[in-house]
Amino acid sequence: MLDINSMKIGITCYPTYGGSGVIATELGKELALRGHEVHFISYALPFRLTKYVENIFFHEVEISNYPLFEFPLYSLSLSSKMIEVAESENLDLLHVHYAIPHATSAYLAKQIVKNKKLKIITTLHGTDITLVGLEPSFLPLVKFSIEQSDGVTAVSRFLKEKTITNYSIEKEIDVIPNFIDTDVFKKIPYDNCEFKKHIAPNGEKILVHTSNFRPVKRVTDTIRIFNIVQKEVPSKLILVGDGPDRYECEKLARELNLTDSIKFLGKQDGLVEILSASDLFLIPSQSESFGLAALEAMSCGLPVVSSSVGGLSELIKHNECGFIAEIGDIDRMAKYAIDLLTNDKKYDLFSKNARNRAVTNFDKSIVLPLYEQQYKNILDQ
Ligand code: GMT
Repeated sequence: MLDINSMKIGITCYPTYGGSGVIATELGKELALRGHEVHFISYALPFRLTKYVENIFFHEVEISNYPLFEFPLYSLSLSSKMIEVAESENLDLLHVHYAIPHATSAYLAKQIVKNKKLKIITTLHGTDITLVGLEPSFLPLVKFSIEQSDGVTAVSRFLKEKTITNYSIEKEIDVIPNFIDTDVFKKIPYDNCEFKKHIAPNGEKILVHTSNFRPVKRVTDTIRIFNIVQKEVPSKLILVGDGPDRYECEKLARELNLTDSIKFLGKQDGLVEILSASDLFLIPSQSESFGLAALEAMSCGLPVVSSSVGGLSELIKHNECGFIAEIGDIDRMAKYAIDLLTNDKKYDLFSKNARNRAVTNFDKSIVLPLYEQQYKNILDQ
């Protein structure tokens, strides 16, 4: 007999940097605090799982490197581990984040496990649907694995629509937005912030961008926006994160003579400190199904200037807690940034609106019950 107040949940996600892994881990931590038993199944400990939490267990997927296998068979190793954990821990459900390959591995595991009541829930996050999943070699597999999941959620209405149209899926998809702990992501009221003094010794405004520096993030646009802004407003740009485009970005910063004004911090853990010291968040992405990084900034009271793609307009209310412009419209985004950074009254209002929006719409206390309800609905089927 299922105890809905104490479910046994397996969670699979990408454990390294990335919004889907952050959401999966924070979800698991919260579920554990609410009395559920949570088993993370992945190839490494999720990076946000930094300390012991009662009710949380980690199961590492070992990857066989037999010489005949020229390429690691991760999807199969993952399925095997899912089967092992589902059987030994008597899991009620497997919740996988990011469809490729997790939803497919979970499907396979479900066919093999002895517990025929095991349910699979897939949460779609972004490029699993909008980019990689559309590659001809993946598309049929992604479609099949989504359709075979017992429950499917998407992090925005945009992503739900894209899934339905791009994959001709008729299955019910529930939108459950990403969430944040607004008690943690909260502006630290610095009187004398060393970090700020170091980055902006003359009281310059600080613009900030965090991402994994993939082409889809258009980090070079961030630099070009800043280049226009700094000609009008004494300012600095902080770039947090690392990835394939970092070299190109550093090159661009040198070409534009901005090396003294742009700080490449690389991957950082102290995001709340960095956001608290900053004034404005830039996210000019090519594609963004939700924009968790923007939500983190808003929760710390930062207005956001973004492109008008994907789910960003579901998060950022244009002309209330930030501004939205066409992809690649660097001039307009710079104009919006200058407007906010030179108008204290407007800035304060947008900053308050950004924080309020995070607290009233996306706090974990609002979104977590939606996931719990989703689990209950699926297990009741
Ligand atoms: O889809 C990706 O590119 C990776 C994924 C991730 O793991 O960071 O990002 C997506 O999921 C995040 C969490 O739901 C969203 O906040 C991001 O907007 C989304 N990225 C894209 O759509 C490009």
